[in-house]
Amino acid sequence: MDPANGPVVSMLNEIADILEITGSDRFRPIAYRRAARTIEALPKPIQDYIKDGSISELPGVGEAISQKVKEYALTGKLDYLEKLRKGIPPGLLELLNLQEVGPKTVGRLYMELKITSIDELQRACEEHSVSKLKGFGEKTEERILQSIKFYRGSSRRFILSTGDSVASSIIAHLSANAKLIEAAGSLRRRKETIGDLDVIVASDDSPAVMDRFVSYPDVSIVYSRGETKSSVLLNSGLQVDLRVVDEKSYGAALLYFTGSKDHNVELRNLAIDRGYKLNEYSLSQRNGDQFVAGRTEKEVYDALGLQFIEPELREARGEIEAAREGRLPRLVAESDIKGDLHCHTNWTDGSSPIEAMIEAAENRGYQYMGISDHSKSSKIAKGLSEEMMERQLKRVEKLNSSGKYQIRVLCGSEVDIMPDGRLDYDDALLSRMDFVIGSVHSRFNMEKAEMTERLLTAMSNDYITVLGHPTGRQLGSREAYAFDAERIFEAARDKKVILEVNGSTERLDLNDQLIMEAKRHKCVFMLNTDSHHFTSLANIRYAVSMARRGWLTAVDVANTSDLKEFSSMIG
Ligand code: DGT
Ligand code: CA
Ligand code: CA
Ligand code: ZN
Repeated sequence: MDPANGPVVSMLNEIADILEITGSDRFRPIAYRRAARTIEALPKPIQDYIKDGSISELPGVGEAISQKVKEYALTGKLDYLEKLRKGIPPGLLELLNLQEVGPKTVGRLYMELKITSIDELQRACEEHSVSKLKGFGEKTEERILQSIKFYRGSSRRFILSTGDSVASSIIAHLSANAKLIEAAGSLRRRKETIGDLDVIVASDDSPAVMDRFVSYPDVSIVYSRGETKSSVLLNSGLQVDLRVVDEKSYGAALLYFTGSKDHNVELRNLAIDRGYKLNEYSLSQRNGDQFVAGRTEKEVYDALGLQFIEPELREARGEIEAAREGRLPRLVAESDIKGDLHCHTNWTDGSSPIEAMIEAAENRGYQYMGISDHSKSSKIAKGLSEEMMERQLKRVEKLNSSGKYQIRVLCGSEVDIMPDGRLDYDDALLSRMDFVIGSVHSRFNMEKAEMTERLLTAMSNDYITVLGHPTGRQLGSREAYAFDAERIFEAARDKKVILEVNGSTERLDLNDQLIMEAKRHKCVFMLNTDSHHFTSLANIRYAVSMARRGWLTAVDVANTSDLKEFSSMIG
């Protein structure tokens, strides 16, 4: 999605939600959602289509909707939506954040039980008045209570990719009034989840920025609106904190609000040792307050005698000492990546044909890519029988020799590691593949010792190249399975099995801490996306983010090598 279109898309979806909640019309919500999807898929800002008049030709965007989009795009507001909002109690939209509850349900809960907030819904479930409604049962009540607990849990954090898309829409929304703007906090440090979103703006016209911020269409509650700081809650439950500063303080503010808190504490102590004072406005002389640095972060680090510290490293894990001694690693970057081997296709549970995956990889400028569909025992993922696998190998061979592609296509498999540690295809078939990713997709709840043996057995197979998503965790839904990481990392090093850093947005597996531990064991890594659609190849940035948080350099990562060297590593 073009980030500039985020607010318009949210606006259309919110209209659809409210219309569906009030049940006033069956068809209009569908029309609004269709228009939202169309605009979400546009490659350019909606303003471009308004300018050249082509907006009315977009599929699903008829006269009525295009008028609203225009009004909104021109004024940042929409009368129609304001009116709709006034027609329902403000708490209703928050109910939509509960996994079990959609707009129709919210409408019925409101109409039939007068429920207008999460608190009231919880009480109604506990008193079993929800199960008395037609079509609802005690099971539903339990599930709703469960999702309320999850929503409220202090552990409620948002995955990094959600933060990225909200951040880019908000930045697009504010950019006209901002000289400089950036997301700070845990998002900028690329933590796997974020608690809230922090945005820093440099501007001379703070009131204008604040006006625009609190009128962002997805805002459900304005917690505070001040001269330099405002906070809002979005409909999704994500809080956004905005700070507006002078250009002169922008670097100091960005540094302060990027954190981490522990990094800031160490930095401030170092500043004090050197006779300075460091806060969110500047680095200044301790006696006399004279300004020393603050326009950019680099200016501050320079003045403190430190190398520039990349945000991903700012976790008080020795980065300040390393920066002082000039020995910070040159972190791996997205531009170092030369290929992606974890790609599913519509032969199994992916939704793009092989050719679309290859073209997308070629468009990213990769030298090589790998097809790795599921193996035969992965029934839910439509794993390939031996016969189909044979056919896929031939198909890829043909595509390589067709002369259609510059990129080298490798053919492998994401092979299930069976409960006893055997791989899901026999050696004869595995030996014909360019590479093999071994992954656990079943029996996640094994005892630690048994799971460790299972992985060790798999890694002792001569054909396994990569251990896929090594811990199996899924953010917010599944814990990592138990295993002895130290023994697995030692085996990976000794048997030359490469460890995957899986960039699928809900996996991010290995995470930063395990990457650091594996690096201490001298393991080699591979950054992959686990794509099930050709657009997901862009998720490589998430694998890169985890790798950078784990202090990896290009040398640690197999798929930064040219095809020739890479082939010998996986061969
Ligand atoms: P989060 O939101 O839980 O994912 O994590 P952060 O790191 O984004 O934390 P947040 O939003 O509470 O604050 C943003 C940054 O502001 C934080 O990383 C460091 C800075 N900061 C906030 N409170 C303090 C504080 O009391 N002392 C210092 N030194 N820095 C603070
Ligand atoms: Ca934050
Ligand atoms: Ca914050
Ligand atoms: Zn997998």
